[in-house]
Amino acid sequence: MSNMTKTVVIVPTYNERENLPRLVDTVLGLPVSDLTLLIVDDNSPDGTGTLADELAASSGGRVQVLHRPGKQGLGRAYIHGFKTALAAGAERLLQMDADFSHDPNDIPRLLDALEDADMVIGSRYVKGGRLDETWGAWRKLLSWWANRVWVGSILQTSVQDNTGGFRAWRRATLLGMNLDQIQSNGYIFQVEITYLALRLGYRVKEVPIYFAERREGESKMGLSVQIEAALGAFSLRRRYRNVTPADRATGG
Ligand SMILES: Nc1nc2c(ncn2[C@@H]2O[C@H](COP(=O)(O)OP(=O)(O)O)[C@@H](O)[C@H]2O)c(=O)[nH]1
Ligand SMILES: [Mg+2]
Repeated sequence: MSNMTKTVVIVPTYNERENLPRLVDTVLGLPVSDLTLLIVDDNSPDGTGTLADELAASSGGRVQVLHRPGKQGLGRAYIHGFKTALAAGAERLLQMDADFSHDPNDIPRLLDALEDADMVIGSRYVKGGRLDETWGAWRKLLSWWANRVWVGSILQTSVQDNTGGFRAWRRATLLGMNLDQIQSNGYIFQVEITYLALRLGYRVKEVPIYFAERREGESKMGLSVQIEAALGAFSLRRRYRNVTPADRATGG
């Protein structure tokens, strides 16, 4: 990780071989100086990890790959990716999906917003944010309800998109969060880090995004993951409700 730069885009992958080459091209083509990509693959059966190595080899050091032994959930992959990028000196860290639901071209806007925030969420539910046109009304309603009504009212968060996975973090924010206490894996991972960041008093800003349907491949998030996420809000409330800004980790 010696040549990792100040801005690192972290992308967890599990069976994303059809999306990966174009994603790498688009991210590396962005007008952001000093940007590298860290792919965190959980030994995808479709060979995404090998493909990632090939793309890394021809990237002039701008793509790096973490290989994990098996599918352990995107929360685990992100914690591993965050720690690796922080250890290499990253100042700005982005998280996004590999499937083009998150448009890499929105990355500069997220980074701009990070200038006066501690964390930025690419948000589907603020004014100007949108879900894919092809989604039916029912799916849209369910997604909005799970995010804003269910999670929002159990945890009393001030953000509109609690489960979104397109974010930008400052180094200091992640260091202050003590990542070792983060336990969850699936969608609830996104809720956990949002809630913890808010309890610790970090300034979280939302910028509107258009959330597209994934381009290729299949979703790994089944109904059980979604139910786990919904119920998990209660245990997050128990664990973190008394956290205050005084609980920020020091020494970072
Ligand atoms: N490394 C790793 N990546 C994962 C895992 N589960 C999902 N992902 C990746 O996380 C991102 C979001 O997953 P996705 O299936 O698109 O979820 P959805 O958008 O909610 O349907 C994609 O880039 C996936 O490849 C996992 O267990 N390990
Ligand atoms: Mg997706």
